[in-house]
Amino acid sequence: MEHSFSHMQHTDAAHHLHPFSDNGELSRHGTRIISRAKGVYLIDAEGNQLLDGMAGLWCVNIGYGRQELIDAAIRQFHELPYYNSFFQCTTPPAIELAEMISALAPAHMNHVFFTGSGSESNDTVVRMVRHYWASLGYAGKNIIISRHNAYHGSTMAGASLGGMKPMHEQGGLPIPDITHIDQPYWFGEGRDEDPQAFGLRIAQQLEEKIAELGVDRVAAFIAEPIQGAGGVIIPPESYWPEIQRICDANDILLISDEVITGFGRLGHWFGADYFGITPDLMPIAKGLSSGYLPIGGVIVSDRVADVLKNRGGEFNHGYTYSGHPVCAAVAAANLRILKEEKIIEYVRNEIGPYLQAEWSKLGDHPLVGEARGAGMLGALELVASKDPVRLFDDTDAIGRLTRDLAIENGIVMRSVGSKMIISPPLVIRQSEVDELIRKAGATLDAIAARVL
Ligand code: PXG
Repeated sequence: MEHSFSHMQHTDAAHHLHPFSDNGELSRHGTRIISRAKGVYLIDAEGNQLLDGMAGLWCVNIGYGRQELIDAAIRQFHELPYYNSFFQCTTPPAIELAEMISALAPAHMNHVFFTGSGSESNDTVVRMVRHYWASLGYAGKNIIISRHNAYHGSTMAGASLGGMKPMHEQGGLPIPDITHIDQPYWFGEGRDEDPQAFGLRIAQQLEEKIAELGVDRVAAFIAEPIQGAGGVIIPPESYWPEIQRICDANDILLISDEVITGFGRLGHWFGADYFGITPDLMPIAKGLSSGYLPIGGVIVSDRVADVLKNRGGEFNHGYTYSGHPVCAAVAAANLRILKEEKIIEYVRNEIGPYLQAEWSKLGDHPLVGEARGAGMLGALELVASKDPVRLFDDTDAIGRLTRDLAIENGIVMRSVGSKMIISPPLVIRQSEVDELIRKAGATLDAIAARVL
């Protein structure tokens, strides 16, 4: 049997280097081969069914197996499989998608620059904000402030904007003129403080950093509305209004990284809508095509687009696959489904509140120090003791153990240190949420029996 499970595993180990993995260890343990999927369920090569609590990698918003996206791709492949958006050219799907996104974005944002991924979107952001200020005559205004434990991608600029220490340590990052302030992570870094006071204090680090660097040097602040890969870190309510005030008062650009929070995850089209933020730029990817094909972009405000168009001259930046017609056609089909099936409303009014009500009950478990969430995001903080809170000595080990046992129990959750994360497809039904919660609870019971 050429394609037996173990043969595929061997071949994978022999030839395939995996992202964010210890490839030596992975070769020894063997990879999990996911072969098929439907709705919210994955089927692996051994025939096991798994409820996908992570929507792939925070992206399969409409669930797996939607024929409309397959049809859109096939139609476009026949029509025009590829052409670029360089040299005064464009394609019908790129035009249609740019218009659709502009209509969904906040009223003051009406332009899109296309990319192939979230990382490329954030590389675009770095180039665009620096070009914006230079076009206005402020070439020295090029520092971008981000946050520790942020995730903005894995290219050189994306990883530099991100605040992941292990990424910076490999490859001499960050690149120049990117700096970081603290994250609004109340459970991890502010538990002894009133949450709102903590949120304000952390936001005010932005103002302090701008003053320290000089406002004539600072171009922009970038943040995820809710940090995803950092561990579903939800800022206290006081945080975002203060950040907005500081950006406005100092006239620096505000960038809301919507790669995870865009396209319905929080029951609004964008995280900016959820928090009432008015960004200048919004990098997007993932849910734009529900992950069916790679496509991303940067949604650009009128203020920035006007400068680019009227004073910027040539923007020396772009990708072969910017506005790829097949990816754009599939993304447009995905947006039509989100709209026509009222999936954003379903998240906001029905399944989001239901998931949050059920998820928060896991907070009573002896192993859980905090259960938090918003929309279709959730996190559990695993603790060795609840009162007083004491973390496990090896936070990564307990997270990995829990993740592995969750898979044995039939659900995919992601571990970030000792935080257990979910980000399920937005179309998940109540009965499937019940299954997710039941299996997460059973996993916690089994872990507690081993370690508490
Ligand atoms: N911004 C944010 C907020 C992201 O979450 C990116 C940018 C980069 O997107 P691309 O398409 O270049 O991967 C992301 C991606 C994880 C994990 O382990 C999260 C992401 C990617 C890979 C792994 O949680 N987020």
